[in-house]
Amino acid sequence: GYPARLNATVELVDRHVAEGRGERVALIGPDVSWTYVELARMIDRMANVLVGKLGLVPGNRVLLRSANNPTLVALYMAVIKAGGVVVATMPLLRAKELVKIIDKAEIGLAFCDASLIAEMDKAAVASPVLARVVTWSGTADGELRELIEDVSDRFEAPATRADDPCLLGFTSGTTGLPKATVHYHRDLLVICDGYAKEVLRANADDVFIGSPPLAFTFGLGGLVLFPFRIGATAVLIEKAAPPDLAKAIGDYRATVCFTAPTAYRVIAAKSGEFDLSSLRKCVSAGETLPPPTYWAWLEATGLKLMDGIGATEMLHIFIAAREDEIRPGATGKPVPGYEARVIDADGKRCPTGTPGQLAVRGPIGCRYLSDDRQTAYVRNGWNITGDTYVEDADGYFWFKARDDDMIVSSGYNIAGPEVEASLLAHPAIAEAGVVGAPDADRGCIVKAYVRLAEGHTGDDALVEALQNHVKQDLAPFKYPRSIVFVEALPKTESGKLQRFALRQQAQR
Ligand code: 3SK
Repeated sequence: GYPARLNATVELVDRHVAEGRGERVALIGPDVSWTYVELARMIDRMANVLVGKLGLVPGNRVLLRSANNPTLVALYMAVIKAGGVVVATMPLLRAKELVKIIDKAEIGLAFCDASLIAEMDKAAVASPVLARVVTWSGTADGELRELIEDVSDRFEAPATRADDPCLLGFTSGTTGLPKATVHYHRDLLVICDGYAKEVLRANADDVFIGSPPLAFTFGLGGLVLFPFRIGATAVLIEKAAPPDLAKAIGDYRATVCFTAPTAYRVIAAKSGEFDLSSLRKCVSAGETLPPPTYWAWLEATGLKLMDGIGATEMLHIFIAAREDEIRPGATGKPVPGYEARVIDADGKRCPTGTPGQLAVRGPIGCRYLSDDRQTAYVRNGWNITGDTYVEDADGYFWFKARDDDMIVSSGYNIAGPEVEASLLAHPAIAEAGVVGAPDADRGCIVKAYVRLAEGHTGDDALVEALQNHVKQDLAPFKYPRSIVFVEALPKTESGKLQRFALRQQAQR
């Protein structure tokens, strides 16, 4: 249990200073390296600006807009220390999307990296509730830098409670109407003391790196909270496309990596070009991990990729496996503290081996900010994540599809990701996205969009070879009747394949 009075920043940063670990390196960015003492002092200055100059009172929501960098992290922790509620946004959001977030969360104050100000300014015009936007640039420039110059580097945190909100995690939903998930100070520690301690098992000498934006709670946990909880080092890189990430791993001698399966696959294919020898733990989430990617990474690095499934609603990963318990192709077992089961449409537990909806409960559950969709997500105390899973006799959970990724063709239920994994096992395929396309005879057919690996040509012979490959690999009714060769697949900023965009294309 945690004490009733709790401040997540005090626990994650100040505690190291108080307990004599202040000289350890906390945060590294392109132009800066801060020890825990330096980070704590920076956070306190920012908290003084928030409260003393910008009038923040506990409970106020503050929007942060930036690529991953040390200033973003310090601001994030400062808002929390001051009792505010962080609303971090994906850097590529447009004004229209920012407005929905600002209005929903009733945000009066925002901080924006100067390079991203154009859309922020447009959003501010459209959202009168947003009273103030403060800009910064790198770690040494901008309005924020001027504001912190003359303030004290000591700040006393207000008496926040363990169950006071400290962050709103936005999730886009399928309708375009974003949902805000409320998380407490306590929750930030729960994911460190659950998943990170029990499953990841990193240590204070580890150097964490990865690609997910901090606005995606996968990135917040893996790149900030997990290293800070144990006094380890976080490396924040703004450019996190696979080649940049792979190069940064070598440059910073990173040991723990958090990214999506696609990035592992791309890096594995070119592993000879990079120095990945410092890595010792690699976590894959955000998308299901196709077995061919697991094997490619093992071959390239000798490391077992640690798959996991999480959700913004639950803050982080709730099913995963320790390295010594991995079964390639299975996501794993419930993280200690969580229970999971597969249920049918009536909410009854499915027998092992039978697909159904994944239901989870544990120390963190979904709390949407005033949203009718709450009752669809939480039923009888169980969080219904929207994924189809199978539980095996040993208690391992095997992903089948997102509920909306199931393709029903001639009465067969076909999981798009399963066909993708099969295609990825073919040497000609670098990336694949599989969706249903309308068909007069079958209702729907399986349609694959594929990006070819270097040196391959998309012609009729390859289409036939790929179809035969899938027929040999899976039940033949699952083979893609249509295959389209593309230069790139649509992705979200966090690297997830946007199957809905492919579904829209497939309707045409
Ligand atoms: O699996 C995911 O998509 C996820 C979402 C939020 C936080 C963490 C994870 C892994």
